[in-house]
Amino acid sequence: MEAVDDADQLPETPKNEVMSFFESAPPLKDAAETEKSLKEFVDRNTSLSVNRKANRVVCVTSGGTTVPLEKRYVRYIDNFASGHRGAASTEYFLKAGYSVIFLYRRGTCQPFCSLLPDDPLLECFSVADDSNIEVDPLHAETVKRAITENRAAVADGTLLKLPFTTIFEYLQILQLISASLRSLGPSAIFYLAAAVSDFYVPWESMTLHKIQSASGPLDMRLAQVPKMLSMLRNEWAPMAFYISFKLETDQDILLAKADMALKKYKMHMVIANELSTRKEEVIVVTEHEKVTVRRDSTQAGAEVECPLVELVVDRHSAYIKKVDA
Ligand code: PAZ
Repeated sequence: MEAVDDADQLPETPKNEVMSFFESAPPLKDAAETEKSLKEFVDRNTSLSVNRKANRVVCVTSGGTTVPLEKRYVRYIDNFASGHRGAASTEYFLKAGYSVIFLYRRGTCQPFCSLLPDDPLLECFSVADDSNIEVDPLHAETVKRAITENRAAVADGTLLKLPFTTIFEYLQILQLISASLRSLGPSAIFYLAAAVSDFYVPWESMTLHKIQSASGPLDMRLAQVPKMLSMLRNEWAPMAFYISFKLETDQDILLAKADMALKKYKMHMVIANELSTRKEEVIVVTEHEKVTVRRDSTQAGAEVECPLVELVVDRHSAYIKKVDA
C-alpha cells in the first residue's frame, strides 16, 4: 500500500483536493476531547522550565494507517508497519528532554514496552492464589520499567498518546496536532515515521455493509490520498522542523527517492530506510549531507533510534538558533 513512488513525481496537490478529502471523511470521534487534550498538553509544556528543553515538542507518528473498504468495515487494506520506530524514538526524545505527542496506530508497539514478550499478560504474570497475581521474576524488571516509565511520562504531562486506525482518523488528528503546535514555531518537530496509505476508497463511494462475495470478483478503484505533507509543511505549521521517512525495498532507488521527497516537500531531513535493514541502519538525507546512522552492534539491545534521535536533536537545535538569530 506504500505507493508514494509515482506520486512523488506528481505536481503539488491542489488545496481543494485536500479540502474535499476532509469534507467527505467520516467525522472524527472524540474530536473535541482530542482538541482539549492537545490544548492542555501544549499549555502545560509551554510553561515547563528547568530540566525540560524549553517548549520543545515533537509529534511522532507511528505504525500504519488502514484503508476501510466498507463503511461498517469488516475488510480493510493494511500495511506492515509495527510501530517499533515510532515507539523507540519516543523514548529517546523523552530522554533528550522533549515532550512527545505520540500519534500511533492502535495495537502497535508502545514506548518502554519493546522488551516485553509478545503476549505480556499471559507470559509475564501468573495467578498465585485466588486473589493474587504475581509477576514472573524473569520479566519483573521489564514489566516494572514499562509501567513506571510510561505512566510517569503520561502523568507528568510530557507524553500524550493519541491512537488512530484509519487513514481518515490519522489525517484528521494530524491536522488538529498541527493547529496546536503552530504557535510553538521552530520549537516543534514533526517526525513522521508512520506508513501512510497513498490510496483509499472515498467515504461517499463506499458501500455501507459488508461487500458480498456472491456477486463474483471484486473490481474496486482506489483514489489517491491527497499529499498532506505539502499542506502541513507550508500552511498548517510552517515554522516547525520537519522529518519524513522514505521506505523502499529496492536499495538502488532509495536515495534518489529520499532526495526527491526532501526537495518536493521542503523537508529539513528525510530518513531513508530499506525494509530488510531498517533496524540496523538508516541514511539521513538533508540539503547538505547524507549521513549513515547505524545501531551499535557491539551493545546488546542497542537500537538505531538512539543515535538517530541524537542527530535529529542536534540538527533541530541548530535550526532553532538559525531561526532565532
Ligand atoms: O514501524 P516499523 O518500525 O515496523 O517500520 C518503520 C517504517 C519503515 C514504517 C518507517 O521507518 C518508515 O519508513 N516510514 C515511512 C514509510 C513510507 O511512507 O515510505
